Amino acid sequence: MFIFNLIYILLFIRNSLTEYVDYQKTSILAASNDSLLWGTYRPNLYFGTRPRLPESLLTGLIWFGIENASSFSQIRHACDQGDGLDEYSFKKHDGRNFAIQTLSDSKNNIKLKTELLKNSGGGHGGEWAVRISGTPINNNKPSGISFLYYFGLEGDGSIELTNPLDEMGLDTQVELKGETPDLGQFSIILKEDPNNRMPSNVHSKASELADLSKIQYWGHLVPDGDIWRAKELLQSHLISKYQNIIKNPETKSIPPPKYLFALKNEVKENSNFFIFQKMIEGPFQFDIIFQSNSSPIHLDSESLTSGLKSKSQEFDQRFEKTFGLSEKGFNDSQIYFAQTIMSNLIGGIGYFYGSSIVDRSFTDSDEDEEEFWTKYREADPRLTPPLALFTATPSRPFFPRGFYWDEGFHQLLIGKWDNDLSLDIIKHWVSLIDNDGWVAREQILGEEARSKVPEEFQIQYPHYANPPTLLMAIKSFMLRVDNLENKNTINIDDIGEQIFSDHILSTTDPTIISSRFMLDKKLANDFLKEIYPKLKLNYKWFRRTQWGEVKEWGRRARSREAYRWRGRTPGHTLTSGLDDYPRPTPPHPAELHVDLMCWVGFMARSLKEIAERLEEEDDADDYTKEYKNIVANLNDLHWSEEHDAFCDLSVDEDEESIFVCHKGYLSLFPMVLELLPNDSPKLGAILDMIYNPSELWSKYGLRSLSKSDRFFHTGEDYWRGNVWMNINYLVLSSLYKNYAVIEGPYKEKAKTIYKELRINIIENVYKEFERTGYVWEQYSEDTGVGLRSHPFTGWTSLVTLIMAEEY
Ligand code: 6A9
Repeated sequence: MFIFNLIYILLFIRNSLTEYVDYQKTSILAASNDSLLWGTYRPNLYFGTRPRLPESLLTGLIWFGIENASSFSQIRHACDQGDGLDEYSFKKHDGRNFAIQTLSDSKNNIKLKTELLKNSGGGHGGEWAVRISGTPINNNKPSGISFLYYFGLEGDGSIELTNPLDEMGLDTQVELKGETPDLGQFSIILKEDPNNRMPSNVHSKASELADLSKIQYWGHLVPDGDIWRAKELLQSHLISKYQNIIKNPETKSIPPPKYLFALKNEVKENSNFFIFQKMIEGPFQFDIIFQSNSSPIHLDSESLTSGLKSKSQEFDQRFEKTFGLSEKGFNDSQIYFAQTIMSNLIGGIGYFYGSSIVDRSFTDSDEDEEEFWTKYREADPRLTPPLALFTATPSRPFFPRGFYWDEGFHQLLIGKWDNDLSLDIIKHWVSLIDNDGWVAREQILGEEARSKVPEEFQIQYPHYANPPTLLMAIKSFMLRVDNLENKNTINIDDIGEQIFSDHILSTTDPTIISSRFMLDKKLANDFLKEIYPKLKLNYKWFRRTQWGEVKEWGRRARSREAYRWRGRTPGHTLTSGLDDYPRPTPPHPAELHVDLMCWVGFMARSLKEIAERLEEEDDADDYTKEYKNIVANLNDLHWSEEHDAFCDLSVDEDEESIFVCHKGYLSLFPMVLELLPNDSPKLGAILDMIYNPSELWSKYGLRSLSKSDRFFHTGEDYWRGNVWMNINYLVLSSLYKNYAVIEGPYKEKAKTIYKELRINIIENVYKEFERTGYVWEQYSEDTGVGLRSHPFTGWTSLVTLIMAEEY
């Protein structure tokens, strides 16, 4: 018996190795495609699924209360702060096979749970099942709920409802069958728990309208590109039904909402949109199972139950193995917090497809606002051909779309959790860098994404930049590869063990996939080779389009290296990412921006590291020269003795160069991007500024703008004082990796700051999470209170890495 097992194991390993080599041949990322085809890639919804395909099957959850007619307006679909949910967050999400989310909607008196399990295999992305359960929040209050789930197919293929149709409703299990070129043949089962309860009919007339012990249904033909409007489709269907009822002379009294707002129970010919509804009181549960005909093993309710249980334990183990928080002394509720914020970053990953709006008529002449708006009237915004982007998102309700510089931060955490998932996202972003080297800062792809953005913010301009943070993520990837090589922690025996410690549900065990690239330096280099040309173009684009005019050439500056963000208005430098941070005003074509200087320097240094790995010696030499010049000019041009700080530059009325100094995050870039040597007195000055309570130091993290700056907490007050997690992370990272560990005169100070800042951040974000149930876009430097968009589980999730001290 043992021998048989052994042979089987060996065969299995051999098969997976052959498979592994084949993958390399096709595409270096193909390996992850199967387990990444389906996912919760509609993060703007409370719950929905879709595959990573431009046009395919979209599914989603909708619910509303049925206690009175007005609760129909409390209909939930896309995440919206106005809905006032007390909480909605992924408690666990592994990014591939498993996710648990809880939601609490007290206005509708319901707590919901969505649990997802996937089973890859079969060549069409495998299968998934979701269990959605609900319980009343307050058992003494009525809790009637209309639960709805829909399936909408776009593009080629077909889908049909196979139950015998009954105009009073369908019995406890609904079945759909369909087929598309990418998904193959599939079946969908929607099944309600036998314990779901709907008290017997009270309204005699109404009971003729529908049998509420059954599942109500509606099938409709919806044009491609419109399925995302599911909620509006449903609303107009129900409103037209409502009007028919009240217009009908036989209607003596208006039936109660549970009849009034029940679907019509009809299916139009050629329907591609099917929605099902159950009216329920009290606790309930549904299983929705997507079965792929090509899958060797089918998911069902039993394997869902057992799979969820084992995946949940596996998640905990993997989380500890990855971040070691228990080992670091964090307690259960802190670990639960860290799991939640990471899971929400992963649950915020979406797949977007569609056109964006770009105006290529603009040149570099938008220097003052007046001119900007004149230009705006002459604008020539055009739709681009459709683009695809797989990306994490900063905030599900507010910004459910990709942002270039946010993404580099997201990938630091995602990459640590699942290397290959992260590379896949990075690759999507890199592919959006166009042949000029430009990539739009904000990716608003398609109508659904656009529906969340006011018109004046929809247009992207090809001369606008955004910090090149993706390189940070690529550097962490290279570091992971090196560390793994050195430590040689995973070997082929471990992999065999992992496969077999598992059960059938994880034929593509994520821990194996996440190490595919790291196991093989060649594969890692292939990846770098694939993305390098675009990264280089992006760098050249920065140098070409964002160059700055050096006034003091030959006197203060030793080369022409200097940079200026394009696309400024007097009040904003959106391109820098630090929107309203005080800058020279009014904008002047001769100004120079210290943060951009550092970013370009950081790019040069990072590209040099990549070029060296790829043995692109000439390129590496160029980057080295450019980097040196940038560092020299950074010190020669941007350092103000008077202010003891790095500052922006502009010119006065006589065109004389002047410093424009506003201490805050801007002053930190030379340190956080590690352009300063450890013994630089300028580093000492930055650390002093950081640790000074009347400058950047607050109990809740570093202030974005110094308390002593005259713009502190003024105007829009976005980046003018309150605490942001991305920059705090960079500070901690540069201290931990460099300034607090490598010998130098400021090492002890750096260490103190590191330790105290880390604790302050963790404690406050955790405290606010406990108090409010959310993580926030920013935190008050004064009270620590979470501010602005929430949940904001983009870069605020970096707290997980801060806890783990993974930088
Ligand atoms: C405007 C308003 C519903 C602003 O996290 C994304 C970005 C950051 O990259 C940037 O650094 N956030 C920060 O300053 C949010 C940007 C949102 C822009 C959308 C439309 C819609 O209101």
